[in-house]
Amino acid sequence: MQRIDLLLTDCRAATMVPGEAPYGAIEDAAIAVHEGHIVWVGPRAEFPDLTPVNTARLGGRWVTPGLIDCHTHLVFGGDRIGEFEARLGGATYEEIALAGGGIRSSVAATRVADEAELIKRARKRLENFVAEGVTTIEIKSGYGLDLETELKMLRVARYLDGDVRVVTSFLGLHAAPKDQDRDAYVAMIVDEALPAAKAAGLVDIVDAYLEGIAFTPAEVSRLFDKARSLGLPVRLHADQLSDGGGAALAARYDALSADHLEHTSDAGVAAMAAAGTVAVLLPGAFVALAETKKPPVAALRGAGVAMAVASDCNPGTSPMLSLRAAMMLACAQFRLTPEEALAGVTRNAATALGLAAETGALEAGKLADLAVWDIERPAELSYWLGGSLLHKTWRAGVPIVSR
Ligand code: DI6
Ligand code: FE
Repeated sequence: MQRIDLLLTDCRAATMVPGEAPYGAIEDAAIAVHEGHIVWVGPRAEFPDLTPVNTARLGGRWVTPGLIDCHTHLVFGGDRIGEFEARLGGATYEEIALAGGGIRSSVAATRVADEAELIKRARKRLENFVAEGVTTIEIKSGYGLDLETELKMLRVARYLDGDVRVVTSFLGLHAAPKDQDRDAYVAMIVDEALPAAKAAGLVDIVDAYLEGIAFTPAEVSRLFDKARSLGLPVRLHADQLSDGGGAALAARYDALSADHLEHTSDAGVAAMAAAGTVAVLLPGAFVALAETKKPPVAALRGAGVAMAVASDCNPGTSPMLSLRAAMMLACAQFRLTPEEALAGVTRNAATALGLAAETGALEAGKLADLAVWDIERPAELSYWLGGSLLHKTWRAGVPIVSR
């Protein structure tokens, strides 16, 4: 008789495994965990002869995969509250950026902050995500824009790995510094900073910001060619404020994801579908910037592009400390179904991070990243804007939040 570390019973499971039942749901489920992995999931009546060391009876609560926030800029110095007020006074995001504010103001504050300070402030933000069931979070660099500060941001992100799993993205092409030749800057990022960050083990994915106010397709291609030669996957901030052909460029490089996509064309959608690139939708930035052009959700859905949802937590365009709020806004603003929103922060978010084999669904072989909720139906996770619904979380079989 095989022993197992932990058995969850008296629960309902939204496995998010594609199949007949919405949410891959199992009423009256049992979930067996051994050595950090799920070893069995199914109806309790069919549970095989395994003897648990520990049993958790969950009072009929719902269990989902631990949530995954696949796009954040969680590490930064300073704040941009004044910019928020300036926009409310009539200034646009682009005007503020072109005047030297925006991303560059976060860069100045991040350069002067030491690592301990950045850790303290990012950890405080992270606590909000942990408290609502997040077990994996992606964190980008991009407020350094010099070699030293980009590496500092990535070290801070790695340091935060603990209660949650941290995936890092190198975002050296986020904004062109005003006081430096553009070409020289791109060359420094491509030829020095990225190889140095990779050599230090600090990079999981390479990201860039393709936009009129940021970098051109030619500049992004230089970076992505280097990423490819280093064996690193890529993703892209694409078509947020204008159609820059970002979705198609991302697809050409077999990107894990293309993110934002408000202005993506039909051709961009088709290219993403062919490449298997995930569409990451970021309703927080859409709402905070009071945008009106929405991402082509119906076209993405029709083409079979997997959609993820993320907070884009950043000090400028998405001051958002809640992934569940992003789920609700993805439904209310972008017309995702609650099931699509939950897939967007579990299964599809895992795919967007290259982690689909490890997490994002409740099935045997995956890590035991589990969230338990005080809800009546899985749709409730997308229904409330704000509020606390979480009962408990495990990361790889280790309990995180207990109340
Ligand atoms: N993500 C980004 O990287 C940019 N917009 C977005 O949604 C800029 C973020 C910033 O202004 O700091
Ligand atoms: Fe972003």
